[in-house]
Amino acid sequence: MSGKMTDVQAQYEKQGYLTSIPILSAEELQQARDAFALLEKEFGKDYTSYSLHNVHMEYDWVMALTKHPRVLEVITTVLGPDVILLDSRFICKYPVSKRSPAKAGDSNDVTAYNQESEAEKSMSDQNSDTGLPYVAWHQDMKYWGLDGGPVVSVWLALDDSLEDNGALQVIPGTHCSGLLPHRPAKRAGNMLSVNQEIPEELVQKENSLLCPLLAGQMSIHDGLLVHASDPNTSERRRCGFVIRYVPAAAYPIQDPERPRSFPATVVVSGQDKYNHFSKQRPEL
Ligand SMILES: O=C(O)CCC(=O)C(=O)O
Repeated sequence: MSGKMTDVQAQYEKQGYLTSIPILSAEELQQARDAFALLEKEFGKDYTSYSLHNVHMEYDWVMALTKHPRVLEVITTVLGPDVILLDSRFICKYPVSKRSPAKAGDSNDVTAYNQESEAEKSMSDQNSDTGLPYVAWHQDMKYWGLDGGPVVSVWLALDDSLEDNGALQVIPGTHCSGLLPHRPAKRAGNMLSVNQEIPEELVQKENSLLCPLLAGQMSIHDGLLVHASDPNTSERRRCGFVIRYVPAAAYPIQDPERPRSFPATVVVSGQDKYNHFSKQRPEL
């Protein structure tokens, strides 16, 4: 990322995303993975798959990831010097059985999938409605009642995130389409808490691109970029840390379509002369 930052900015503005940006050193990656393994042990994998929300407020190592100098170098290039961390969440897709995806306690069990016959596999490949965790096509802004500036989402890989374990997919340029309609997702397994999706007739899947990442790399995407991810059909975990940033000038709005509170904001770069979010922070 060093060198011509203006090119980086231009590319981001045109495509709405950037990918394969190296962030963590081997040592930093190992430390983050070890710390995440402790959370898995403490809370269990059903919990760590999607419920580690805003834990940057609880764990110093998570807060350090949100302020990682390489992350902030990219984010300030895109958003300017004054940046607020809006929200964070680990999104972890564990390898699961294709036959009993929803069964509690099965979340790391690949045995049933491995035992499927080739014929069964090809049948189930044709049927995308497996119920396995996936992320439906959506725009992040659908979930954020905000105005006054863009949201940038970081996807920081703690594991290699590839096609077979459900890497992020994006549709370049769609951040210029405005906010698209969303509806309740039709397929079971959507990990998004509000369970929405953009209707398929509005999603130009033929233009979609996979964003494969090696562990320690990140991608970033604009809050209006259409993106999704498929189930993890591999035997490997796919864990990512998603961090949302806004310029300090952004402000929360009351939009019944996009209700949201922002209790865990942090000024991560520069100054916050606006204090738009400080009222939403709990008193300490
Ligand atoms: O982790 C995923 O597969 C999806 C993440 C996502 O939707 C996001 O970062 O906004």
